[in-house]
Amino acid sequence: MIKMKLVLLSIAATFGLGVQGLSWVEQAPQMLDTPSIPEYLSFMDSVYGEVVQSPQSEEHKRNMLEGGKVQLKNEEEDSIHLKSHPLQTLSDKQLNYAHTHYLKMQSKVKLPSNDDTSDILMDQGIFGGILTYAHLQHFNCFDPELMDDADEHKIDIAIVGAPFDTGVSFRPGARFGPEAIRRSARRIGDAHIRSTKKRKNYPVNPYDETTHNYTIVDCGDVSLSPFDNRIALNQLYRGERAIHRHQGNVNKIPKIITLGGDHTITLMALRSVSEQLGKPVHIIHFDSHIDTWDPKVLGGGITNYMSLNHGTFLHYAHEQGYIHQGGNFHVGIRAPYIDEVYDGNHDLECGFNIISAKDIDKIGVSGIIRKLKDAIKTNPVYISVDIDVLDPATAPGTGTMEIGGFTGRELLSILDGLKGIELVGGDVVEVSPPYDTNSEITSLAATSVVDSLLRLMVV
Ligand SMILES: [Mn+2]
Repeated sequence: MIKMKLVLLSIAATFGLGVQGLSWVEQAPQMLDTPSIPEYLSFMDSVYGEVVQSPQSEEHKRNMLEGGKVQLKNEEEDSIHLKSHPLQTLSDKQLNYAHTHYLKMQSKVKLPSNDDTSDILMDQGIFGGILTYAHLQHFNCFDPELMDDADEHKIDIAIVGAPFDTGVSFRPGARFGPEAIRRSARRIGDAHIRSTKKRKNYPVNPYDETTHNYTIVDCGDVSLSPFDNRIALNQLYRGERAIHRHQGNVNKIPKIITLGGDHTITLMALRSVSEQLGKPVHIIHFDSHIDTWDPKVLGGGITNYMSLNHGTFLHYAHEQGYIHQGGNFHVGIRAPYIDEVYDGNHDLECGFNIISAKDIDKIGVSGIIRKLKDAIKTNPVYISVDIDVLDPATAPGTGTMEIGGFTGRELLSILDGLKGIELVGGDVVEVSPPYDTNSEITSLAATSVVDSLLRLMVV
């Protein structure tokens, strides 16, 4: 027991606590300038000012005072004492010291007049406005009248959503992908520093239009029928085509980044872009699946309607001549084939080389970048990213998960390493928010992919 007392005393000595108690509290008020205490202002009122100070709150305080629940510090000053409970044990001096400190922290904010909206005027400010990708500007890209309006409605790069998921073979939900990707892009963007003056010597930033001459627009989603894939895919094709009809400041043909949607939607994007260029494009296809399946292998190919789906669209892109006959790439492949021999041969026929998911352990990120750049050179190329190229640990919110995929960092490093290629269009697909985590990590990954594609387009 004696030992314990000694320990306690030594602790008290260490912290400078004498037997008289908290002596430093007694002296402190004399060293401070005591600000005048506003009438009836509580600590919260003094911090938040007019936001919480109202006639009602004043009335409440007066009632508290009259009911004896709080006491005046002293009658002359007519201000409310912090001693709010009869069992309060701190001395008046201690309380006065605490109060003085609180008042020193008092906010100096001066609120604008009640009709002033100058600070909330920015329509697409980073903390407000309607939801677009990275707070980009929006207008109706499908209105024919605006297409011919070359001055006011230019498009160099467009973001567009394709809410379509009735081409899937497993889990649905990708129709909700576009809005989830946009939602995850709320922290991206520099909209609040927009100005019309081009800044010199700043690195190009897609979201700061003072650093480049591109007009980047979020066109919203194309309205797609959920009842018939033939109608929906045709609507998407016409939507992409309508965007391509706009004029750009830099790009003669606007570049489109499409937010899927299941992977079937890529076929319509490829159709429109290859038509605009008047020739097939190369494609770099990030995916765990080859997606060149012969419709007879995937589903039996009994009707045309069933034959076009998210696992056969590259078979059709090849057949229709939207993609180059050779020199295309799959990156991240690891899913099993349906027909071990036929699928591989048919994939070769469709003009694809394969960089498998496990190749990253052999040749690394830089090896993959080199392989792609050496083959693609400066030819027009389209990048399609199925988010299932990522490992399910990184992107669980997708239709058909396959274990052993890339990490988010590896995928972004590969994409960013492709700087210098002639990227004419791109997409990110198969984001299925119902299967995502509470933290929305899959749509966040997809958002970052879009960001990387944008940076490849703004040079
Ligand atoms: Mn796919």
